[in-house]
Amino acid sequence: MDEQIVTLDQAMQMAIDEAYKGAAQVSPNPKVGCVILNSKGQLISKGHHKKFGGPHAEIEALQNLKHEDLIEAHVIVTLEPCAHQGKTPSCAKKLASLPIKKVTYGLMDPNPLVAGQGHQILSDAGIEVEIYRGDLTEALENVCEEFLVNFREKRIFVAMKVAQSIDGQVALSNGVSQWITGPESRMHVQKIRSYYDAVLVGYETIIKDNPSLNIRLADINKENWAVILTNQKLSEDLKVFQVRPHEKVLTVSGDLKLVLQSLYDKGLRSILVEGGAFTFSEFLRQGLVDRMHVFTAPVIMGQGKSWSQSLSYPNLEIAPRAKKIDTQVFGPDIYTSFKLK
Ligand code: AOF
Ligand code: ZN
Repeated sequence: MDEQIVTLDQAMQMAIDEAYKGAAQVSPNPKVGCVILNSKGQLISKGHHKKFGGPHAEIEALQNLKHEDLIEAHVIVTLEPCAHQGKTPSCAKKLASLPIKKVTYGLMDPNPLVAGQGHQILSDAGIEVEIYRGDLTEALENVCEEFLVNFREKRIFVAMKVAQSIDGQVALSNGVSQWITGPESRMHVQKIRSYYDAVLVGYETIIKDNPSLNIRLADINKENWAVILTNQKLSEDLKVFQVRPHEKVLTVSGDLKLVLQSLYDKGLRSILVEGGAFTFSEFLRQGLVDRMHVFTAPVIMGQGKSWSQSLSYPNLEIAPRAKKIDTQVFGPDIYTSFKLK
């Protein structure tokens, strides 16, 4: 592909970028990317896990490579190669059968069927194997954050998307919220929706805005769940029912922690909370949010509804502070994504 020598950090960054390409289709599996360098340290292949049930990243990267290309090669992968036969054969066993020299992986796989055993298979085969210890560890955790929370904590991953005015409002006092952010931001919201299994909104939002909550992107074919927080029966004329099979619309109510547990038990592995103000602030007040996606529009809305309305702190030391902030610009809006846990 390229004559240039690639450093380990560059290779791992490329593997991370590869992994994200599978974001919309791999759940409940992790996003995983893989890069292969030849014996001279030159890039010869890249691959990622594209789809749940499909080949793993390592197998994708190995496609089209010949035995001789792999002599003394270095395989760089974001997650420990799997030890087990799942929907597909073991990647660690496949790598162990090749003439490669070394495998560097980003994180240990928390799946008990793998955890350390993939590493063992490779080292037993005489392949040099190391866990990556560079500056990209945080980025590696981010890339498969949903999967890590699912396996480490046995719970659903919770993200929240807020479209706010520059003075922190998500609606006027009469409830009007369309549209605070511009079309560029709203297009990116579609992409963010595609990362998660479901979108959740409160009762007021579903009735007032009548949103579809689906993913409308030409290159992504994914049917997400819609979860509505209410104990009322909803009219099937609502758009949310029109755009997806009825069984993919769930109505839930009661204690939010129990709601999240019931969604996890149903097989959902990640959810995006999209409003409104009361729903946002209750999820936050109860400390249930792992990641926030905030779009800030250059408009001053004055007194209205704020997404943090039910939060209150006696001092700044205990106020939740964003970790690992990523900022981008979409049209006139500023987008920030950060972790709260
Ligand atoms: C890898 N590379 O690209 C991924 C891995 O049922 P399967 O066959 O799809 O296996 C799913 C498990 O494999 C998943 O829970 C995780 O432990 C691991 N994912 N491993 O070597 C990959 N996606
Ligand atoms: Zn695998």
